[in-house]
Amino acid sequence: MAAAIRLARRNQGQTGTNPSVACLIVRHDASGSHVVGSGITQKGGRPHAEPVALAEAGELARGATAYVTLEPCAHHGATPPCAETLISAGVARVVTAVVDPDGRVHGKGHAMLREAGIAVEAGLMAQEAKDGLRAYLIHKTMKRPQVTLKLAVSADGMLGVRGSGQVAITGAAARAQTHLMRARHHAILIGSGTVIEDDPELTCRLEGLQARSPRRIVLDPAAAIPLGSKLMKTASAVPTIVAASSDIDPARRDALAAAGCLVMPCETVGGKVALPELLEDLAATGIMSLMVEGGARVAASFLEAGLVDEIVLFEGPVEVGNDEGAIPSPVTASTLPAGFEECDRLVLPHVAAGGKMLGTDIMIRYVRADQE
Ligand code: AOF
Ligand code: ZN
Repeated sequence: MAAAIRLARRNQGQTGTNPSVACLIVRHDASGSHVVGSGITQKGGRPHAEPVALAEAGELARGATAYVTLEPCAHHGATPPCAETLISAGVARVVTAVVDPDGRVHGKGHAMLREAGIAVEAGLMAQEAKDGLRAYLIHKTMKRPQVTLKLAVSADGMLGVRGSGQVAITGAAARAQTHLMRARHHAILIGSGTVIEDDPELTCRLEGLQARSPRRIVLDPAAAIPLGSKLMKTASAVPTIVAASSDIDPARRDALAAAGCLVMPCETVGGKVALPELLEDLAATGIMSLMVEGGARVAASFLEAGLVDEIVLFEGPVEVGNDEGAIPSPVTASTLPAGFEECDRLVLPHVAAGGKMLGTDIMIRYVRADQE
């Protein structure tokens, strides 16, 4: 199951609103355990993992054990039910990690297998498998995307300095991790203040993964985003959504649309975009995972609304100082909001632009304890 969970990560973020599931067909005999077939949910969401693994195993699937990270489906969708495919292939035992919350499946997949005389063991490594399936589980059960808040904090707890543009808080290795996170999410969100201040591109620029840049969303109630910003200039190449109040000036809306972005009319409360309603609208367009990248006010709004599932905190060795304009982070490793627990920690070298080693950056991932 551990191997299947690792395998499933490969297509994470690339299977549409389908979860990225993995299936291993294993023969256990006197000479040991042999994987005779492996499959992952294919890009776009179909075929599902099980028929891919069973096709590879062929006749060797008869009498074998199937390890699947999610309960096999029981419904006739775009493809026949995977539970039926496992039964026809003659597997003797099916081991699964997580029960599928989809109403068409929920328990029915396991029941179909048991009724056919197959030994079913459910719940193996469920915690570990849920980590990779969380976007799907949240999208399916809460009708909103999974939200990851990413923050890069200086040694003295600052996000940057107002009026100084982007401040280099972390080194190249941490930046590469951020780009990898972008590639795994369906969308990235920032506030229009950050567009004006930092003029970021928000694309994935890792060699070979450039095509994995997620959709970019700007929280912009007044539609103040500059038409000359990098986001706007590249809006026809990388999908860009401006979440603006529904009563903005129509001429402004047309100008943003002409630049190639999608203007999403939003409810506002006290001049701010209403986040729960926005997330519901984004989920309806198939966005299952959202990475919130800044700035401080946007991060605080998501935290106050209780809409953050995961926090990824990068802490660099550089001090920004407490001068006027310094922006304190709403979260640091020592001021973590209640209910979050550390689940991973990575130490990365911090090499400055000139090649000088400045120390280390730490990447810490926190997950809401009630979702573990
Ligand atoms: C599996 N194996 O690899 C995946 C499953 O639209 P459809 O027909 O593809 O069905 C989508 C549902 O199938 C999805 O909501 C989830 O319940 C299940 N995904 N099931 O047996 C897989 N990806
Ligand atoms: Zn299926």
